[in-house]
Amino acid sequence: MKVLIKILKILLFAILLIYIGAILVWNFSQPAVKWKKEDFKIVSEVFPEDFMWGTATAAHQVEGNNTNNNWYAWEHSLNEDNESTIHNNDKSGKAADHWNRYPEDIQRMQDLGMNAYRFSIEWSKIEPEQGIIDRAAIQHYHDLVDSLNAAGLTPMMTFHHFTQPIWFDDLGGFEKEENISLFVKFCRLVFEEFVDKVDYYCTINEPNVFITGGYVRGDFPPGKKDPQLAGEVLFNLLKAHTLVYRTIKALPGGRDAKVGIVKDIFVFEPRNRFHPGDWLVARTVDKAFNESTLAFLKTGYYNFEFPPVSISKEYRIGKGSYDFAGLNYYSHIIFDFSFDQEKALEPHMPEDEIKTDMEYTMYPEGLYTAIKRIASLGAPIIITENGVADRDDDIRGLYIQEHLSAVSKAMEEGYDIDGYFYWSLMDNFEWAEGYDMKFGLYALDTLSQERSLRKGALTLKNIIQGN
Ligand code: IFM
Repeated sequence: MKVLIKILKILLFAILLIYIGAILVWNFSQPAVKWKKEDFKIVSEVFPEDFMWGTATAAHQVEGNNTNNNWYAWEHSLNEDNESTIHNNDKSGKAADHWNRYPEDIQRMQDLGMNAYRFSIEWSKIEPEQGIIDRAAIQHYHDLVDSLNAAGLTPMMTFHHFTQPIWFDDLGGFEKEENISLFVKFCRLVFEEFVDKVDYYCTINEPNVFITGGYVRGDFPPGKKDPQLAGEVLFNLLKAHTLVYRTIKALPGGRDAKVGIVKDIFVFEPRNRFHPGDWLVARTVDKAFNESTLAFLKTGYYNFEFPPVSISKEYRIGKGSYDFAGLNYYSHIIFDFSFDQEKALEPHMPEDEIKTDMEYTMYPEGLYTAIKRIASLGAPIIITENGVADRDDDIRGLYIQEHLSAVSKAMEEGYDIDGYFYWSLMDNFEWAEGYDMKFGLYALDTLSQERSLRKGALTLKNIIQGN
């Protein structure tokens, strides 16, 4: 009898081991989400009549003559290797001269059938010196907003899209917690100006990209490679976002305004799904650059783990500090384990996927994954950016079609998505990449400032018309 019980126990134990093993193998080997051609279809009925269709731009990338901010200073400096900080030694310069040409650009948005426009305001133009407000700059944005409203385009305003005044940087920028109040003060001033004519406000664009470029890779200003500081600056940005949100909500008209943060989600994945090392890198990067922000917004607790850096803080009023979740999606990034950290962080491009001109492929399935993920914030989602750098314009149409089918699939399943903004209306200054990357629905000739419609843009126009 005793022997029988022993055998039974061993058998049960073996079954348990096999079961755990099977679960582990199954988990590790989950294929990356891949859809078949026929899965990419757009169900136009899912887009409600008031769905926002638009393009997105950012002040420094399109306005021109921004000569008083951190990016201007950065463009005119050399990096640690004594080379230009920008590809081709480009400078933002006149950019797309959108400052002067916005009326004709609004006409272009209308020609494409759009009903919304996301843009950013340039802090360094409105407050060129600390405490000195340039009324003419504010008036410019009034004119822009009035023209948008008159044209039936819902304005969505971003307060901070990578640039900040030189005086703010001189004070230490977002590296210093005590500087946050200066940003909040600026946003309050702007909100009070525009409360009657703008309903949608994005506090900060892609805080994770800001810290990755500025404090990990060092190809954005201030060009540091200091992950500890990266984690601290990210916390300060999230705190700044929270305070702007709470301040606006307490102001007259604030309750009705829709205020949110813009989170970029790159889907981070292992190269070999059976390789625990690859998983480790993908998960580590994801925790630091996606989960830290999402968890903060959900709970008010901040955890930034990027070995050897480990930062934990709490800021309870961060929890739920948004009326919508802004999602920027571009692609996925694949990692391959290496004991050399820099090497392990190098992105890989899957051979079987279409390449974009940026260092990533086209992966529309990831937009669906990203939507599901950001939906965990429990707020309506707005796709605040999605677009492709495609100088030959041979994949733009397909890109738009397939990414919008991911949006439509999510909406069919009940995800609450209120708008889609293509990045970008016209080619513009793509930060460290200069003018080499062509994201525009309109090609831009930077010398003549001529814009010409790309054929890929017609796909978007047709989809909008179909609704
Ligand atoms: O151009 C950028 C934009 O400023 C922020 N999101 C990604 C875009 C394309 O790289």
